[in-house]
Amino acid sequence: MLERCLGRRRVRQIQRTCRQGTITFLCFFLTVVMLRGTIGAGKFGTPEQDFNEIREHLYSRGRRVEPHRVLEEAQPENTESNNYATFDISKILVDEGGDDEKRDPNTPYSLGPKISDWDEQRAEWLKNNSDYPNFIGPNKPRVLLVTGSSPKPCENPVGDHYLLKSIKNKIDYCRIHGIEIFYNMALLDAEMAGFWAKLPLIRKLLLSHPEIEFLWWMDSDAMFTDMAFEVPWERYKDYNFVMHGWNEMVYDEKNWIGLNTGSFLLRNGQWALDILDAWAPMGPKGKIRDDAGKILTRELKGRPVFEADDQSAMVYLLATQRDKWGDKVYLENAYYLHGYWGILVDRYEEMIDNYHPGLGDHRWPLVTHFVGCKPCGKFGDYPVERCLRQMDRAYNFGDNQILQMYGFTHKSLASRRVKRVRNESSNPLEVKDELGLLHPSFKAIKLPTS
Ligand SMILES: *[C@@H]1O[C@H](CO)[C@@H](O)[C@H](O)[C@H]1NC(C)=O
Ligand SMILES: *[C@@H]1O[C@H](CO)[C@@H](O)[C@H](O)[C@H]1NC(C)=O
Ligand SMILES: [Mn+2]
Repeated sequence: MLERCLGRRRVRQIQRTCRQGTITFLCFFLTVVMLRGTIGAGKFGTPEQDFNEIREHLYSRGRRVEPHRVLEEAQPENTESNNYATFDISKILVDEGGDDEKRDPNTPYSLGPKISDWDEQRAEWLKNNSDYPNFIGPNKPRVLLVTGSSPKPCENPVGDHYLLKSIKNKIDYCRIHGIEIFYNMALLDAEMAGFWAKLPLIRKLLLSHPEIEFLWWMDSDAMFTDMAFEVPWERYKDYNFVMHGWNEMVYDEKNWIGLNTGSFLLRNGQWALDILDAWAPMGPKGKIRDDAGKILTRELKGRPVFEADDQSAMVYLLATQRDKWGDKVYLENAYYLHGYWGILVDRYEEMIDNYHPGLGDHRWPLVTHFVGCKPCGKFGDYPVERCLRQMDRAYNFGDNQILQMYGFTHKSLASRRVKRVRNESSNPLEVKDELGLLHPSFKAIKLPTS
């Protein structure tokens, strides 16, 4: 092969040089480079075929069993072990620890440059970009579901497995409901780490996607358990912010669990930017967040002592400035936009026996939120085994509604394994999935007739 292409003498020369010493392999590599340089891709066919033939040639010399690895990676270091099970991930994690730019502690924190005409800017953009309407159907806003997790691996790899289940669960719900999805793993603002990280992210996404009408924030520890329930969008046409909660608990009691910020809807507009600005000041980590935590614990009912969190700050903001924000905030409790797992997970079997998906409430909750379980962290507020076992059950409960579309179900809520619930048909298009989730009407797109 080499002879044919290069001429006998030239190849002999190369081979002679190569035979001397122990760098034979390197020489072959050089030969390959020369061949590629001299003959180009043309002679053997496509560059890929060409490459494969050269590779085979190298292989046949038998000096090295894995020539392709060397060719493709050409990385001498770190070849000691092929064992993933024992590999120490910290070897490849660089820039851990803080070398973030420090903000002048005397200037007040801000999420970004002040914007006061976002509604006008956005309206003009929407007029100019009619291919990206903010409503994709009558009463059907364009929605972006936003979730995310830490840039670092979890403390225990099991945590990452549950994050994977959690995002798969959200992808399924979003696909069925025609919702776009964004998964964030970047800490956009080091000062707003932890539960506050969602604020800079939400602002960035609202401003970058004027076509989004509602942004749906959802924690990574919350899962959809009703795949058939469609949010009653028309109910919120005069509102900008929808959270699960109760007016009396927030405005009268100032109870720190009067609402939940693990799953909420925020309408894109100037109002959203304003409330984000009003929400953020307790967020910067360090002294500000610690001092604010003391105020929140003092002012709110039932709050333990800990640094300021976004949920307490929202209760405090609404309770103290109801006239400023209250008329655009809808505290929803007719269904579980957020549902506390403790009161739901032991009732799944009872729900299956008595009810059906699509209800969204205590009969079949839209969301099961594992408040206080920290599968990705070191310590949570509940026993690890109960958290993980119940997260599995919630996942399988939701996943059964996905699997039924294709004729399968989990063997039990505790089981990863699946079984058939109907036989294959030779008329696949005549098989109807019982919940109608394969082609739900709320996902249908009506093209304008021209
Ligand atoms: C909208 O289009 C007008 C005219 O083409 C242009 O001047 C303006 O900058 C555009 N505005 C936005 C926000 O895209
Ligand atoms: C599938 O077909 C087999 C044989 O015809 C039958 O015994 C079985 O009950 C069917 N299974 C389901 C889930 O319909
Ligand atoms: Mn949560």
